[in-house]
Amino acid sequence: MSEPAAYTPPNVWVWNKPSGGQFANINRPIAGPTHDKELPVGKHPLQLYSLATPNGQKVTILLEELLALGHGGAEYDAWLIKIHEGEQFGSGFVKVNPNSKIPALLDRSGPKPIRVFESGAILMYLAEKFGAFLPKDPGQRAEVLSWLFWQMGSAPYLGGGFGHFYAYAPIKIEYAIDRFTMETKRQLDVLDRRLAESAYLGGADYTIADIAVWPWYGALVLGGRLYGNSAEFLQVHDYKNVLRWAKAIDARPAVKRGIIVNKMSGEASTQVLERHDASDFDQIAPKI
Ligand SMILES: N[C@@H](CCC(=O)N[C@@H](CS)C(=O)NCC(=O)O)C(=O)O
Repeated sequence: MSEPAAYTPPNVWVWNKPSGGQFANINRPIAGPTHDKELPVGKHPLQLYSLATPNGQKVTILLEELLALGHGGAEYDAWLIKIHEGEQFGSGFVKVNPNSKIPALLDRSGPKPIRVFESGAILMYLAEKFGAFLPKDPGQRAEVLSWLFWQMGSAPYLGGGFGHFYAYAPIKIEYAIDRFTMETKRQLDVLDRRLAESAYLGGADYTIADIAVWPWYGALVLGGRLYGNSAEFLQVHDYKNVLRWAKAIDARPAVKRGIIVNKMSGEASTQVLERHDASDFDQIAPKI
């Protein structure tokens, strides 16, 4: 096994140098705003401040699904937050999410604006507000919420663990890659066994559990969407039920729209940097 340079932690950790790696410029050991900047506000009841990472895509997928079902109250303005430039540390953003991470939502439909942060909380809030994609029956609801919270607890091992050490860390550490590859494959097996039993994670119907899990684990097994060559490295074709489920969700028109909102990477013709109206998708070819 190749060893990284030897390091003995001191008694007290001091922040005296960047941590290295792709996100070094935004990593810091303190919370709170770094600068004054109010957030823009558009014409719709829902104001979303986000970026098309898997965590951001969950919310835009749900909003597009709600609109496709005819819930006009789900009309939204999606504003771009460039996290690589530190926009999540602006004072206005920190007021909506004190944790300084996208996605963050402001619901201005009532007498007093309601803020919601953490993607799982946003999905639950919207599903409850519109009575969609979250069953009312206690047993079915418990199953959906269990998979929703499974995603919240599990994806940091995939993104912050596997993805970080496989793709982003400044050095390749075999120990770290082995540890998080093992956990990622175990998680894919958890999903595969569940999806052998039912069409979707919560049961027969597509719900916010699928909407939360798909942008991470669906993107992983569909290949080429997360972490370079990771689909081959992880041998994702072994997880046949996850693949079947991932392809079915990938084919949904609302998903095709949701994943390109606030998108800054890839071909320019596949990016809707900000979404303020359904017609904002018209620039995209082929039409979706
Ligand atoms: N648990 C959070 C995670 C959100 C998160 O990690 N967002 C990332 C982008 S995917 C972010 O904003 N990072 C900026 C930063 O860490 O400064 C959620 O599900 O909403």
